[in-house]
Amino acid sequence: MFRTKKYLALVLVIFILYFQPVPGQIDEPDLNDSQIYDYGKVKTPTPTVGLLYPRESETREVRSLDGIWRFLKSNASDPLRGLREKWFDKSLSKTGFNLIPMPVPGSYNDITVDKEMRDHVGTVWYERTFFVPNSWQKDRRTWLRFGSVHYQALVWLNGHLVMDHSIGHLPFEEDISKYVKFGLENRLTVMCDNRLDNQTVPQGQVHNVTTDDGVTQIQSYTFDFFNYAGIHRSVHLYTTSLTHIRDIEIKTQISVDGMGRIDYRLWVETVNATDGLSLKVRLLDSDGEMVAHQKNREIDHGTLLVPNVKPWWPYLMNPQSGYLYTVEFHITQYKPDKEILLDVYRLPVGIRNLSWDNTTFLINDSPIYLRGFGKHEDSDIRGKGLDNPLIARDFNLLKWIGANAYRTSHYPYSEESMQFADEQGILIIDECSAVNIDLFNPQLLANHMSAIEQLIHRDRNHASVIAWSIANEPRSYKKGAEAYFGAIANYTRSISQGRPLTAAINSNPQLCQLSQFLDIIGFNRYNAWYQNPGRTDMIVKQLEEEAMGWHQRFQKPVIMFEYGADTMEGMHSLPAFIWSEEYQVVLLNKHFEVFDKLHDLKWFRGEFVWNFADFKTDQSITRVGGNKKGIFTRDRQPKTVAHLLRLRYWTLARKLNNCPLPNDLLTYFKPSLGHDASEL
Ligand code: BDP
Repeated sequence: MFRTKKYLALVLVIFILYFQPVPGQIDEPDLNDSQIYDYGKVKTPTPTVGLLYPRESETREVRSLDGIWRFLKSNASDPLRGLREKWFDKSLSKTGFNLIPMPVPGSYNDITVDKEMRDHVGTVWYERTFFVPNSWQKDRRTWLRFGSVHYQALVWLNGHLVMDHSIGHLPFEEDISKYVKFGLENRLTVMCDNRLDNQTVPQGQVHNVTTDDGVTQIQSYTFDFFNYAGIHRSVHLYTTSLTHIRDIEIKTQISVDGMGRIDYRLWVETVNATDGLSLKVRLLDSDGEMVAHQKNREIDHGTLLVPNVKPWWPYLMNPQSGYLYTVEFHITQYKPDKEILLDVYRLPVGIRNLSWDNTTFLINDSPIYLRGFGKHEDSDIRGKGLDNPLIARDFNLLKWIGANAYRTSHYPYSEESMQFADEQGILIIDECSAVNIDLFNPQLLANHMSAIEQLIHRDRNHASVIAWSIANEPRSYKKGAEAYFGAIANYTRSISQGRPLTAAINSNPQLCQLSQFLDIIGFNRYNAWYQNPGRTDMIVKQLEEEAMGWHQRFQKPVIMFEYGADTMEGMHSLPAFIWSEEYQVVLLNKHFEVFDKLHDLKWFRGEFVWNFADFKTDQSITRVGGNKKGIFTRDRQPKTVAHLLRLRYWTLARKLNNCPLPNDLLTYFKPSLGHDASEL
């Protein structure tokens, strides 16, 4: 019976993929800029459940499936051939095509020296085998979890379709106990499709073009980063007991008398009766000492109180930043003669307050001023593949430069980086993958809501996450934008988990139809770069006027989310000339002048430079080997401007939170300054 159901599911998937028009080619819904849809009819997504980060415990085993997989690129002109011919039924080697070794996690694009591979449009296939011990068979469930695959993934285990997920940058998992062969070899096959169309998030278009070698498909998109694809994050197998904790939601608060409070909700999957089940909760401090505990007959919710709580603070706002407790959940079952431990899950948790109003944004009742970056997950060879050394290096650079925040422009970043942010006290504006969205339509809205739902579900327990960014540079000035963004904002607010809503907007205060729905206005503006290139004497007035305009019209806190200049490392010019390192220095300096004035007006709440590091884009005549607006190069070395920015960010930290300055900030001047930032 189950087999028949799975077979029908596969037929349906093939049918949908096969008859889905190749975007840009045929049967596209007639999307035009002026159409206004009735978005009230669009169904909101079913809430995601599960996806706890795989962690070992006394009751859970975790095994990594990272490593070198076998890989096959489909012919771009026939992306669905593998589905038709059921390549998942047998080993990929039986297809007769040449398989190549491919690292997981990683983007496949820059691994080979083949242009076709780099620019591939359509499907690719991954495969590996693995064993699981017989001991996993009894009284356990075995789960298969992908940290992310971009953009769509179909997953087969031993020829059975077990998962189908769309939208890159987000995890997905399934209970594979029914399909796994215990004590024997298992074959895991993944088909990944990178094509973007008007309904995907982000959007793109696939076109046919005629080349010297015939007709081929190309992918176009308006966003400014390379559409890397593949199995981007780790693949795990893990086990749970049959009765186990499926999901956890945490909310924290601190009262005026220093009492911390953790409200938790658990989703416990049970087998048969729930009689005798009970929950023990322990809270451990960072030394592993128990500071609160509770026995609870209710296994699905409760509250822990933490006297003299150590709050979670952002970096440089308090000497003890990024303080994390561990909350331990134990599910036990009482039998007449004994107590059986069924499941244990440990979750790191930072306890903090977050609040905001029309001018301020507060953490633990102190105003926050954000100094940071728009970033990308991007590096040489790995593309968007998870890379722990890169994450560690980036956090070291963030701390070196004195930043306290970044925006996950323009998609959800890895769970590992979110954990780093909690530990290091770096604040996160958490952005979904809706970049440059346009041609608003009901299917796009459904997918956009799903992208937000999955993001919030994944990241709601992170102390570092202080806002949800629902879009970057959407075409929010167009007719139809108001209805679309009203619907997105309403939905996001209904699941926002105590965080404000924001977006990075490049429209203007008069035309933008999205900002009215936000709690914090974020704007992107490239004064003296895209606007008036070369004219660093045209930044101050225009920027000041624009920031005031945003606040006056919407009466909300305002943040500058993007500004900057492309800069070729090693190119110098005195006087400053665009693309030189000197130009980036002058341009940033002018912005600082305005930020200082605005900061005094209280409602201006932060400055984010574009970008943390140089990154790869699609080929274009405005890009030399990618976007060069990085403060750091792509291999994470500082450009000249990094030292200026460092001076600014540390000075701000000192002024606002009185933190000590690093010894090497201004080696020569330091003695005369005596570490007093007011003299800087
Ligand atoms: C902004 C986009 C960002 C680009 C940047 C730029 O939000 O993705 O990379 O411009 O052009 O409009 O450098």
